[in-house]
Amino acid sequence: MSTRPIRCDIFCTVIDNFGDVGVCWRLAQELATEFGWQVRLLIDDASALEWLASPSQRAALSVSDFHRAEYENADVVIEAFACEVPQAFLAAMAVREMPLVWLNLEYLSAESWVTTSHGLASKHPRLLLIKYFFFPGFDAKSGGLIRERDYDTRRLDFDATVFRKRCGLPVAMQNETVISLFSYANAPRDTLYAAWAASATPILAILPGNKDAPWQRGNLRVHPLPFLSQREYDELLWLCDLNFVRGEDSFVRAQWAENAMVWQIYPQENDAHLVKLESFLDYYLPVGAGDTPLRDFYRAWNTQGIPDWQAFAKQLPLINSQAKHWADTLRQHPDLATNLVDFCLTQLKID
Ligand code: TRH
Repeated sequence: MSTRPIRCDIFCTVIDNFGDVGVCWRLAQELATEFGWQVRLLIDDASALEWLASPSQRAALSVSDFHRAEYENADVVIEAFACEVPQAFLAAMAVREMPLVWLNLEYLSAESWVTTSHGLASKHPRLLLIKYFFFPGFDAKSGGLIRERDYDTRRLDFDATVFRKRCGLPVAMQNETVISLFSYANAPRDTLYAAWAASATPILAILPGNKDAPWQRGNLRVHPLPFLSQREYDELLWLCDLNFVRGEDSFVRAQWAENAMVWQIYPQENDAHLVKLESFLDYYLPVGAGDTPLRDFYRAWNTQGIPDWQAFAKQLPLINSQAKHWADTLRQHPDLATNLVDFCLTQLKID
């Protein structure tokens, strides 16, 4: 192959929410800006990109309609989260003359089978094509997690005062705990609001992606914000002492932010998600003094139970130091884009 850039098509269907588009957008950006790949994002609903991506980012990347995609000799074709390329596209892939890597980028999970499934190949039953399964994950045997090269620089440049002002957040109070809250509609928020209102010290809860007016009760101030761009959302996570996150991408971003977090996992049929939640907790919260209130809180938040804020808040120092330790461990492994590029170049036999 000549020294021309690698051509990569990323296919994404938006099931609901913003995780699918969020992850694909990040990956597309990284492959284009950090690795010089020529990337097309082929998506069935690009509406979330209006707020998730900045205008300059949008201008720099090719975004087209999933269903009208034509095979234009891509070297790498990525199907995100088990979506399938259109039939005509697949047929054209099968008769290409150039080498091709075809991958399925899977959902993130901490379950043990991930490491044995990462990189597995599956032959197409009829066509001359092999699909590889690429699993994000938390250790060196998985595909890793998305983390942009400029993440640390951006964080160093972050100015909390400027951010608060830009977002119109109220002036900080003494001893205030600042919390961001991004959850599914079924999370037991009201229980938490009641506990926060009764807190001995002030709490500012920031709700991104929420159009309500600000309100106050007892010691709790609630400040909704519109959806922020992905980059601004990172800043919000850096600002806060504690971040409630959900799904996949905000969950990963909160881990990089190294502040305490509570995760609401995307609900699945037959409570399959609760097994995944426990697998993650086994990694994230080593069993020991103080872990029980944290695990109980995570479980209550994910099962519409009654999260015990008092018990959780007492353990915040522990979960904060654990969050830092966890991020240090994750940083030991290559990030997802680096792993994915290495994997593809190996398959394409490019050094
Ligand atoms: O929106 P989600 O619930 O997405 C989910 C999960 O990915 C789940 O695994 C998947 O199956 C389902 O979608 C279909 O949560 P997630 O993954 O955190 O995605 C939200 C995206 O939106 C993420 O990229 C962060 C971004 N975001 C912003 O950029 N600004 C914001 O203000 C907020 C709140 C989020």
